[in-house]
Amino acid sequence: MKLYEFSPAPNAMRVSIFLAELSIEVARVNVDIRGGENLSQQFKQHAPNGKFPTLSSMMAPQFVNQWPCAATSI
Ligand SMILES: N[C@@H](CCC(=O)N[C@@H](CS)C(=O)NCC(=O)O)C(=O)O
Repeated sequence: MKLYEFSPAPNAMRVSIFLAELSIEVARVNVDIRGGENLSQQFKQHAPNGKFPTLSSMMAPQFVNQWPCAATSI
């Protein structure tokens, strides 16, 4: 599983804290929001609305992609 984040953003921090509390380790990809990376077609394959944090899973990408910001509703 990968977490796409912009580490200074509060929403990304909330997900990081949640994962740390559960001792869940995930690969992390920093998204350059200032450079507009979140609006690229490549990023939108993971999060169609261009927002983050986003969890992406190679096991079930269709499932995760339906709720690109689900991790932020914690
Ligand atoms: N529904 C999400 C919203 C996530 C969100 O707005 N993330 C911001 C960064 S904290 C974002 O992706 N901004 C980029 C943009 O809106 O273009 C939540 O509740 O956390």
